[in-house]
Amino acid sequence: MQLTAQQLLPFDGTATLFKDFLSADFAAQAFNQIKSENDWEQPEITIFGNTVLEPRLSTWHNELGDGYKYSGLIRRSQPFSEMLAEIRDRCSQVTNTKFNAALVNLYRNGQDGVGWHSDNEACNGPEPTIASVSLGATRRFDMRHRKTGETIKIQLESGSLLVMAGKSQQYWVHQVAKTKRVHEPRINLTFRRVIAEFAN
Ligand SMILES: O=C(O)CCC(=O)C(=O)O
Ligand SMILES: [Mn+2]
Repeated sequence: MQLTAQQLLPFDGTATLFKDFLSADFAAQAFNQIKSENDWEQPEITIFGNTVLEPRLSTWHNELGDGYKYSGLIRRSQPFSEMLAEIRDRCSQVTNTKFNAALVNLYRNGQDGVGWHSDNEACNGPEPTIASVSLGATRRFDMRHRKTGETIKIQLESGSLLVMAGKSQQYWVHQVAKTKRVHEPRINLTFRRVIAEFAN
């Protein structure tokens, strides 16, 4: 099947949206399976000296082993389930990138989110390709250019794939803002290609 691709960024990297990456049925099945089989964690993060729980549940999966640092955290790695591996392989096919790691997020409702950041950790390499699959509730995803402040807002629907590549992590930050309008859970799978020397 030919996928329709929509380019979202005007310059300084690419963000390509494949709205119908997964069928509605498969996305619903994947949502239920991952939600129930995943061994969810809720790490603490320290921001400006305050320690709080991250406002979402997550798991980290890395074929190269443990050790992934962000916001001062080192995450343990969990194995890829069959479902996670299948979606990873579909993403690898579409993007021609051999993904070996995934961060899986569960936003329990609109009160969960992720603040402005970029996926620019050293272990992702200089111009990483990040494949981000959405399952469950639709949430708004924003990208903002670090210098011009230009902002792009899109709705990420269940079954969609967003591929950020090139200089996008260098020049743009992204967020999933908290919202009172959403009451249903959403799962997001972000597949990455971790460079071996940073894996541990
Ligand atoms: O939930 C999303 O769509 C984005 C998640 C994200 O940016 C991340 O985990 O780095
Ligand atoms: Mn991110």
